[in-house]
Amino acid sequence: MNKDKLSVIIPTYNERDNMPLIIPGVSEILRGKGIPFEILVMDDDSPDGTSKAVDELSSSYPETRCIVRKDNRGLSPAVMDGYEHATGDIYLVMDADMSHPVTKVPDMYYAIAKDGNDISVGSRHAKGGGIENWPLKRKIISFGASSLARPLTSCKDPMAGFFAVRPSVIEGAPLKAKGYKILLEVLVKGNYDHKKVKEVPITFKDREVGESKLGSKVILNYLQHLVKLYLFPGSAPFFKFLFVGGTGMLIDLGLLTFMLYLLGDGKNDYLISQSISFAAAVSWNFIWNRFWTFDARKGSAGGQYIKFSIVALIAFGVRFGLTYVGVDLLGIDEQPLYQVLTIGVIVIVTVINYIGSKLWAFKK
Ligand SMILES: Nc1nc2c(ncn2[C@@H]2O[C@H](COP(=O)(O)OP(=O)(O)OP(=O)(O)O)[C@@H](O)[C@H]2O)c(=O)[nH]1
Ligand SMILES: [Mg+2]
Repeated sequence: MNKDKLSVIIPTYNERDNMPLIIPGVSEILRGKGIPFEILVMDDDSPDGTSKAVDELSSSYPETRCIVRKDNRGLSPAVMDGYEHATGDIYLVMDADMSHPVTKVPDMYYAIAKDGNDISVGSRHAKGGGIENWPLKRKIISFGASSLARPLTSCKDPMAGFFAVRPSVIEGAPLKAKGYKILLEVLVKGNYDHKKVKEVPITFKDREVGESKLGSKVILNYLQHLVKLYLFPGSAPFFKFLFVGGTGMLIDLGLLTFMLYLLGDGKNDYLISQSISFAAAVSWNFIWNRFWTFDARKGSAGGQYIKFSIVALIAFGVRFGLTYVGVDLLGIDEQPLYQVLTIGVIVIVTVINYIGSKLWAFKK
């Protein structure tokens, strides 16, 4: 049988003492399963002699090589560099410090090679996963950091440093090697089927040897990274949709006021003004939603525009109808019930607009 080859990419900085643990650990388990593999240690010219430790192991573990990097140092650049050097059919990234259980490497591989997923994640937050002996402070930081990323991806552990991908996921994707969290970057920008992300539960163990690199700079860097990912076209679409809708509403109201000022406020003037301001707001929303919210520039603009306008008209009709039912039939016209009614109607109409846009107008 023609088996996919696995490229295990291990970024390192001062991990000398972990090399005799992780390299034999990964190699033995993969050999035992008959999985063809290579190990690429991506070392940032560690002063502790990590690369020498790898060289010493290479006679027993010839599948392993160390690539010493002197420029553009950092964890994410090291991983991206690893992708460049990898020759396998599946790329797996893991930490050097034995935090990620080597026994799970085959499961991560099979999730892609056998089950046909695009991405597999060694997940601490999937059912059956966990973290051993973390101090409360670190748990809180990790929970906060993951929560901030929730709208960007449905993966439960987007901060994981243990994950595997098909090369096609990252090829051509506009990945930036800035953040510390390369998986999040891949989940937001990669080319993959969102249903084909498999979370393999793992128990994360704290490092026993070597020093931690997590500091306040890393946290700041992460927050900057998050802002960029939120602004990236197509990510967190519901947030963007709400934001665009809000700006559209301002345009609608502003233009309506201006037109009424120009035309006067007779019944016909009102109809004309409202139609024009509505059309302007729909067009404004369309442009932003096409290019930014849903990043749907590949589809036909004309077809999308017609569908988007139909959805907006239906939503407008629903708004009108629900308000009529509430005010005229049920008699809800006193404060604060009227406000509650209006808010409820806006929520319903927004959801209709969103679903219509996502699943129909801008469907990919
Ligand atoms: N090449 C390279 N690897 C790095 C760099 N910083 C961290 N790493 C490696 O990335 C992996 C994760 O780093 P860790 O220091 O374990 O980070 P952490 O897991 O968040 O924190 P601790 O386990 O507490 O240290 C390890 O294999 C590190 O050696 C870097 O600047 N360059
Ligand atoms: Mg670690």
